Amino acid sequence: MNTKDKKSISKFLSLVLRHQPEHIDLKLDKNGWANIEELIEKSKSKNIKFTTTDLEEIVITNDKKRFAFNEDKTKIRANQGHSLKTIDLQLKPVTPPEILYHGTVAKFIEAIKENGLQKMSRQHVHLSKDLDTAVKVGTRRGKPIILSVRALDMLNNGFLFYCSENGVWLTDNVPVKFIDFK
Ligand code: HQG
Repeated sequence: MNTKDKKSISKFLSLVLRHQPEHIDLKLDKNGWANIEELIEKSKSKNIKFTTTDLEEIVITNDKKRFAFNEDKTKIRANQGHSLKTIDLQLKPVTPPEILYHGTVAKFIEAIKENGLQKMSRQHVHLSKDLDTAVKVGTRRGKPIILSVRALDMLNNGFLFYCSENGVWLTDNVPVKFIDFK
C-alpha cells in the first residue's frame, strides 16, 4: 500500500467511522466500534479495497493516530472527531494543562467573540496542548488564528475536559471569558 492509498483509505475510514456509517450500511456499536470483517466486506460496495494488514498499517502509521483496534483486533473505531451524536467513546474527565489552544480562521472570530467556542457539527470543541497542532488545524481553512483557552480556570469553574486516545483535548463549549484572542 503506497502513501496515497493509505491517505485515501484513512479519509474513507474517517467518513464511515465518524460521520456516515450508512454510506456503506455499516453498523457501529454504541461506543463507536465497527466489526473489521464487516467493514472490509462493505467497503467493497464503494470499490474501496483493503485487507486487515492494510488496516494495521494505517492504525500504526496514521499521522494523528486517528483509529484504534479493540483488544483482540476484531473491531476498529475512530479515536475522536465524530459528528454522530449517539456514539459514546466513554472518555473519562481529566485535568487539563493550564492553557489549551484552538486553531481557527478570521471569518469565525466575530461569532466566537459572541458565542464562545461551540462544538458545531462535532461532539466536542477540539483543543490541543501544543501550538503547532492548533496552527495545523487552523491552516485547513486558511490563514490560521490561534486562540488560547484558560483550561484549568475552566475546570475550576466546573467545566469538564477529556483527552482522546490520540491526545486531542475535548470539552463541550468554551465561554468567551476563558478565551484569549490576542
Ligand atoms: C469554528 C481535524 C462560529 C471552529 C482537526 C472551527 C481537529 C465557530 C469550526 C478536528 C464557533 C468547526 C476538529 C462559533 C467554533 N461560531 N464558528 N461560535 N465555535 N467555531 O472541523 O476544531 O484531521 O468541527 O473554530 O485536526 O476545526 O479530522 O473543528 O473552525 O482535531 O482528524 O467552527 O478535525 O481532525 O470545525 O477541527 P471542526 P476543528 P482530523
